[in-house]
Amino acid sequence: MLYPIDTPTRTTKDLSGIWRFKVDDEKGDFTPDQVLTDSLSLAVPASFNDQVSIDAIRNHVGYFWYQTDFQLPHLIAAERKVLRFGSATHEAWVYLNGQEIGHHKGGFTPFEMDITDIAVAGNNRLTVRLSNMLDHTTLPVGNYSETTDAHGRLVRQVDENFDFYNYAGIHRPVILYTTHKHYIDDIAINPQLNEDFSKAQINIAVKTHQLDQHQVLIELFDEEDQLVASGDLNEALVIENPQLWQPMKAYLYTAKVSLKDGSDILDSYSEPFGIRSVEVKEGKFLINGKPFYFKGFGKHEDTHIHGRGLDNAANVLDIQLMKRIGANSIRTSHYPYSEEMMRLCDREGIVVIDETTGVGIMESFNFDVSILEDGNFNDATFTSLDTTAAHEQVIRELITRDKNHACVVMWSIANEAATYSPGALEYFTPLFELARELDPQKRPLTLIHIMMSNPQTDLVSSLVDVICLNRYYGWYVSHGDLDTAEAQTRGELLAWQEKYPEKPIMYTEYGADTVAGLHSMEAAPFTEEFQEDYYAMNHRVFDEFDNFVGEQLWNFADFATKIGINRVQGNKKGIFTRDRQPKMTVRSISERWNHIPNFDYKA
Ligand code: GCB
Repeated sequence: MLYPIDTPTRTTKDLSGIWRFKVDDEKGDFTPDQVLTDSLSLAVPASFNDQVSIDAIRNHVGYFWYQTDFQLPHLIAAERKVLRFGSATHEAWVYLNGQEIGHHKGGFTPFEMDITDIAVAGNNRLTVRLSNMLDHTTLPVGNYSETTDAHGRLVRQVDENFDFYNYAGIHRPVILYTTHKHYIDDIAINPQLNEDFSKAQINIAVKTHQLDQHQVLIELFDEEDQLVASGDLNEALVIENPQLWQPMKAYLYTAKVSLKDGSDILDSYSEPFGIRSVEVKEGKFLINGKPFYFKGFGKHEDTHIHGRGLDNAANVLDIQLMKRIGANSIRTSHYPYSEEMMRLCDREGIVVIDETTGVGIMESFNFDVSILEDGNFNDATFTSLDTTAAHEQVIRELITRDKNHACVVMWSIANEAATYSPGALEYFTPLFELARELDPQKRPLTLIHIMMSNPQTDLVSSLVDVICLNRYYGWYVSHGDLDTAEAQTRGELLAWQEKYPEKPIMYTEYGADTVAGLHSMEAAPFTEEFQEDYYAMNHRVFDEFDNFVGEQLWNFADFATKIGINRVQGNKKGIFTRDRQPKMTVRSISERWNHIPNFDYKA
């Protein structure tokens, strides 16, 4: 699916701004053609939760109405018109001028509707009904229940099966764009480098709605806007001596695709792309043929006031901070991030492990790892949850959306599923096959292992290209005892290495809750001293293993989550606070990462 941009043949209209908003009382007295009265004024895009000061609205579980009016000029009357949501969390029913025009389930991927026949010149009323409910068929997974209050009213509840606040709303831009009635629908770019990188063949597939006499022309431009190759869909497009997209040193070409009728250009679209190779070989993760070392973070889309809504300024600052401390990569834990962030990572050379919403696929999510001790790994996750359809859908939508991004070097199919439970292999095998089939660039695939999934218990690692581990020795296990934690860390890495000598291993999470400003001489848990010691211990062990290819710590910044006895106003494992101030450990991590090269660290 193409990102909405202005081109000589396309116009976009951004519907961001202040919309009308109201909780749906489910009495059925509002119909989507009416003006939403007695409403609150709320910003779009953003989560609704932290914009309101009324607890009952902030914490409401159920349905919500959003509404705005917009004007369409007569000028574009003859154009095809499309309404596109970057995301609406988690399920949306969309009405234009009172008529239902679309429905989408899944809160982190874009969807669009052709409104050519429904939009009118002049005023149009756009109404959206939204649900923030999650259950055992959705991703992320939620535990849904219903009760009644003292007045006999239905009360819905979602107990998140994951550790982040269940923000909801219209989180990403709502854009109206126009095209000619014959148009470019999709572009897939797959650059192939030859062995010595002296040449790149740029394979481009274009999906169009066109008539037989129409033709597709492709022109490739470098960063100085110089034409470097051109041709139609049957011609091989070759770039000699290509500039490679490198981690932290991005180079982006542009593919300009034109749909032509003789000399008339009916539609044109410009897609940025980078040329780079990615390969997993002999225990290494190779980018452009060289062993890459991941340094970076699991993150969240999470900022004050905006919640999970797009915050371009925060994204820019986060990347600036990452560069300053020597990081080179992120994982989009635990859902697809905004298209704006993905484009920024392309531009800034940030390497991305791109994750689906496959989080919470575990019968009961908690922080109790005692099952590690008593060996009771058999839960009924894969018979009691029913997430296959949602999982297939998000894999399709994620890869369709992000397939052209140079920054994406690996897909993460899930975070911390019950991969030790009966049925895990049968559940994941077809999902991995689907992802491999959908990706034109055939990137490596992984899923992220929870602690209970270790070399003895894990059932699915035959599927992955890289073994990705979330590990909390010294925190959830052997809490506060870093000597024991060090031995456990080393022991487990040795066991993985023995079992899969050909597969690279990396940490995709490790961290300790740290309350900024809390200090102690004896480095007690929750203090800034403990966080620093915890990381030093882990890093000592990482450096002993040749096929250990990366460290992405948890988390870049403190973030909002559901309340619980393990949480002090949010998850405090950030090395930055939620407002992006550094904790003490930032200095030592920065010292380490600025000395670890992006390539050949373990050579
Ligand atoms: C994990 C999860 C992450 C949590 C983290 C924690 O393993 O993947 O979503 O936030 O642990 O801090 O407990």
